[in-house]
Amino acid sequence: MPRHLTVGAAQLGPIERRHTRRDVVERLIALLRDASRMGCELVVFPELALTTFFPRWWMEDQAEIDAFFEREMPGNETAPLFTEAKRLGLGFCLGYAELAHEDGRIRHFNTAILVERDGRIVGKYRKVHLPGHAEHEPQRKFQHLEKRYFEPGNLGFPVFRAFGGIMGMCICNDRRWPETYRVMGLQGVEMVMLGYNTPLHNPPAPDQDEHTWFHNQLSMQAGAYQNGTWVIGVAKGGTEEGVPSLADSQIIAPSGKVVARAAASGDELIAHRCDLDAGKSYTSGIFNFAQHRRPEAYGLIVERTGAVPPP
Ligand code: ING
Repeated sequence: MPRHLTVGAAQLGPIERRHTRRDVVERLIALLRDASRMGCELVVFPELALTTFFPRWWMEDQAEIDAFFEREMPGNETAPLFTEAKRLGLGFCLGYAELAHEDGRIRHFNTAILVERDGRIVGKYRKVHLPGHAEHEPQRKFQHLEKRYFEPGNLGFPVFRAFGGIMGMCICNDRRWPETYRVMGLQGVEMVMLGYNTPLHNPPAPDQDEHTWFHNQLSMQAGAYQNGTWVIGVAKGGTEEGVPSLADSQIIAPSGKVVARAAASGDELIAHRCDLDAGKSYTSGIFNFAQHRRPEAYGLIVERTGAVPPP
């Protein structure tokens, strides 16, 4: 019996600092309704989908910083999103800034949750690869202070049985690291959902700016193909608080082919009816890890690189 899942990538245009959670939740609900009209069962929202991408600013007042974080999920302002999704029979993946009380202290994570069609939170992921810098770099046109405002994720790269398949999440910079997909691939992931906020200009490496679109697609296509999984990549795009950011949300099949792609850089829902068994051709064949992968060899490569044998 084929397992199909119709998925929506709900791209967001800019969220400005002046936009309230209520403003944003209204936009998210509008995208849920678009997704419902398009027959979706699951909707993927971008990274930090409830606020502007605040790591672009240097802030010192912790109360100012914490205003961008959610202390509970759902909370008063996000409950309408959960209610409407349940009414529409939709599940969703949502990225947000999480303020948690754990191990007797307050902790800050760049988080994504997976919510099933009955409203239950069935999965949580906390961003592992935090790009950018931790100290103020005033010479930059804009900062990228994720290392200042978030801790690295402490949940690993888990996968979750939901929506009739094996689902995984990662966030933005994670998508550029092959380990992200492989750790989930080793757990049999069939669909990786991810959101991103990617400036078109990366101050430390301006030579890469012209490749921004290519590197975005390359990273996700490689992750999909090399692990036989669907990848749903969803942007917060457009010029947000003066920073031009990549849109180009896309749905990528386990073959690596892009099967749906955003047409513009604003709020936009793209959808595709995904065959959750489409990865089997790869995971039972060319990427059958049990048959073909050689972990025992990988350590040797690291050792040899470290100590070049004498001539
Ligand atoms: N954003 C970026 C990403 O990996 C980055 C990191 C920053 C890229 C600046 C280019 C320029 O897509 C996040 N949020 O990880």
